[in-house]
Formats: sequence, C-alpha cells, structure tokens
Amino acid sequence: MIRFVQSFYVKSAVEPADYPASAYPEFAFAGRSNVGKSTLINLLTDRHGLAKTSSHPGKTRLLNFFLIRYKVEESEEVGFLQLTDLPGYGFAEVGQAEQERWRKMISKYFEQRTQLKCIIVLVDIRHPADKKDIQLLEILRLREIDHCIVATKADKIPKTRITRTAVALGKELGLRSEPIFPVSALNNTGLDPVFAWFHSKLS
Ligand SMILES: Nc1nc2c(ncn2[C@@H]2O[C@H](COP(=O)(O)OP(=O)(O)OP(=O)(O)O)[C@@H](O)[C@H]2O)c(=O)[nH]1
Ligand SMILES: [Mg+2]
Repeated sequence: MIRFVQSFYVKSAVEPADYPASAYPEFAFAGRSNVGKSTLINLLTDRHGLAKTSSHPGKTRLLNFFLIRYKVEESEEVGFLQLTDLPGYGFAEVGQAEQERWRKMISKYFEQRTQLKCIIVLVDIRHPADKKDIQLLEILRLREIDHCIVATKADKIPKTRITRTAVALGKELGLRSEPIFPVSALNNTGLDPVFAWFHSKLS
C-alpha cells in the first residue's frame, strides 16, 4: 500500500506564471464548494490543518499546491507527487464576475499545467448527480484528463446503503471505466481504495 509520509504546503497561485515549478506528477481535487476537498487532502496526508477547511462554502479561493513524499510499503519505493486543492464551484452567493474568474482560473490550470496527471472529482454522496459536476466530467473527457470520483460524507447515510448509493451516483454521472470511492472524513473510512488508485496511477 502507498502512504503519504510527508507533506508540505508549497504555495498558492492564480496565474500559470505563479504556479510552482515542479516535475512531479500532479493530482488535483475538484468539486462543489463545501463538498470536502480540503478535508480529503488533510485526511490523505494525515495533517489536519494542512489545507484550510470551513463549514462555510467558498473557503478555498486560490489554487493551493502541496508537495507529498510517498512510500510504497511492500517495495520500500519512495517518490514525490503534488496535490492541488482547487477552489470549489456552485457556491450560490458568488456573483457572475466571481464565477467567470473561477472558470478562467480552472481552465488555464487544465490547459497549462503540463504535469497534471489526474483529477479527483468530489461529490456529496447524499445528493443526486449535479449539473455542474456533469459539466466538469464532460470537460475532463473532452480533454482526456484521467480522473476518479470520491463520494464524500458517507457517514451521513446508513452504512448498508453506501455501496449501492455510490454505484447509482456513478451511473447518474455517466461514469464509464472511472471508479467511484465512498469516503467518510468523519469516520476515517474508505481511504485504502483511494490510495490504491494513486498507486496504480504512479506505477
Ligand atoms: N460529516 C462529514 N463532514 C465532512 C466530510 N468531509 C468534509 N466535511 C465537512 O464539510 C465542510 C466543508 O469541507 P471543506 O473541506 O472545507 O470543503 P471544500 O470542498 O474544500 O470547500 P471549498 O474550499 O469552499 O471549495 C467542513 O465542515 C468539513 O468538516 C465527511 O466525510 N463527513
Ligand atoms: Mg477547500
């Protein structure tokens, strides 16, 4: 199993000229505001407070870059990767101008971040497939950007319904071969399949 053994906040940026120079494969976290992107980064790195979280949507406003040292337990293989916390979309109180700023920031990132390897798209397991998430998935397919889905807040539905709900949500989202992983940050469950997915993308 792969583990993230050390993590560092590198910097925040909006424009490509300000992105940190890095040759490491990069994985970015995208999804609606408040879905739990920053929380998932903290969970994976086991560093609460590494990425700033909030119960109010719209906490992350910039692209935040993190450097991770990982280790594969069986083989003792070590290496580096980057994680990027993207600002969330669909935050109701945000005006037209702010939405346009967000759209530009994200599309420049998708276009210009050459080391971008995969996107982790987060969706709330309690909600039906959302138009904005479907649009993002369409963009990823068009640009041929590899991705997986994490269904967050699995602690909010009965345990017996978690797998079934995730599978149904995956269908609604039009997933083909991409996996969907239910995770609960509250109970710290569901992370092993996510780590295994990271491992498969690095080897
Ligand atoms: N119960 C529960 N709460 C969660 C889970 N994941 C995240 N949360 C809560 O959801 C809220 C939003 O989490 P964030 O990680 O800040 O969300 P975000 O997607 O980064 O939001 P933006 O930065 O606004 O885009 C926080 O109050 C978290 O504690 C989870 O698995 N279970
Ligand atoms: Mg955030």
